[in-house]
Amino acid sequence: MKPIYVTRSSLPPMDEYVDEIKEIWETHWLTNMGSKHEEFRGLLSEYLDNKNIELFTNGHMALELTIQAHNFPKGAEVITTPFTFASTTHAIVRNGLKPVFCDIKSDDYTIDENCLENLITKKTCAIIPVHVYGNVCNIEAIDEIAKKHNLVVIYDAAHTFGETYKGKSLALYGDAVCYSFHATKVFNSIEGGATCYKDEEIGRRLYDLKNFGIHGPYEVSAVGANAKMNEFCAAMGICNLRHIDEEIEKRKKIHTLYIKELDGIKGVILNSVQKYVKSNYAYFPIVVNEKEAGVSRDDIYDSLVAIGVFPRKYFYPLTSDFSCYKEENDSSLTPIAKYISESILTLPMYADLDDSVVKIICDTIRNCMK
Ligand code: T4K
Repeated sequence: MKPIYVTRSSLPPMDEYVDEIKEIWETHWLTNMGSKHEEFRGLLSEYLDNKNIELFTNGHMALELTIQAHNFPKGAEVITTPFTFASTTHAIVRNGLKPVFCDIKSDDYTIDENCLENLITKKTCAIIPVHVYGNVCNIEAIDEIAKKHNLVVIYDAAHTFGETYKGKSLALYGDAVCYSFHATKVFNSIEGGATCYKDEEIGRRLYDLKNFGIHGPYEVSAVGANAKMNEFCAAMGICNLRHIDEEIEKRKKIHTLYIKELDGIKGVILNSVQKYVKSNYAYFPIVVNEKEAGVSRDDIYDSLVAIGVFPRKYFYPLTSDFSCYKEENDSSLTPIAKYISESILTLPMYADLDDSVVKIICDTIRNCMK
């Protein structure tokens, strides 16, 4: 068997991409908000049902610049989750803000809304929750808390492309919603990202910030970055968007097969689709309760690697335990996040993953218990 990785990038038929990029040879326009960029922006805006959208070179820059666009005072506190990819915490810290880590829930791994209010201080300016694995945070509760304390809510929605909650696009909840279109995501533009926003002034700032803060021919009004999506990435996004619904449908079948094969194994907790959520089946995490299962997450990881299957321990360690953060943070204050991070394994999940491979993966996990 060829090595099986945690994911495999989706690609459109090659001819389709070649057709899409032909125009670039005619115009010689490669980047800086060209026609592909604008076309992709329009198509995404329709798909995500939000007219307010800005494109970026990647999901991280979408998040980092969205935080910057809010002009929070330096040193202000942002409540966030430690159970995420490095990007979420880095985006906060690189803006001169202090991450304050909130625990997560053991059933969907999103920020625990019941712990939020205890962490709010006079310095708190925002909440940055993550819809981790495509599991949707408790949007209503977070919204209520944010309104009560006058806080901005920026969702890290890197895992949530195409999802809806109560029939409404997730791009419409919160003050801003940041997406990643990285090669490893359900939907990719090779590298890429986008922010959907509520306030049009934020949109104007984002447009400038991704282009060095340039506001007019002779005016630079903010300390911006270079975070413009180029035409080749936009073209890939345009092509992949044509196939996204079909891709998600295929992922759904794989998700269903995993559930069928793994359901009922003692000590292996599966992640089910939440009520009111139309899922994109971005990841397939399992939590291994070592006491009940009799084996650890790492034992299962090793057994899979031994047969050439490479799952990932997303997200271990917690970002608060990274060497660049751990001196200032104590992960024992987020015990559920710590436990989940030490017990979770994300199994291979992508549209073209073979049923036979899923069965081999599940048999290996079952055999591990014996
Ligand atoms: N917020 C959250 C919650 C995120 O998860 C992320 C990114 C971000 C923000 C930031 O968004 P971006 O700035 O990245 O747009 C990967 C991705 O690089 C990263 O985008 C993602 N989260 C994170 C969860 O996973 P690695 O270091 O684990 O990726 P890597 O290179 O080990 O790839 C994983 C597997 O994917 C490979 O084993 C094979 C497959 N693969 C990978 C690449 C690069 C492909 O099939 N094709 C490819 O081109 O971080």
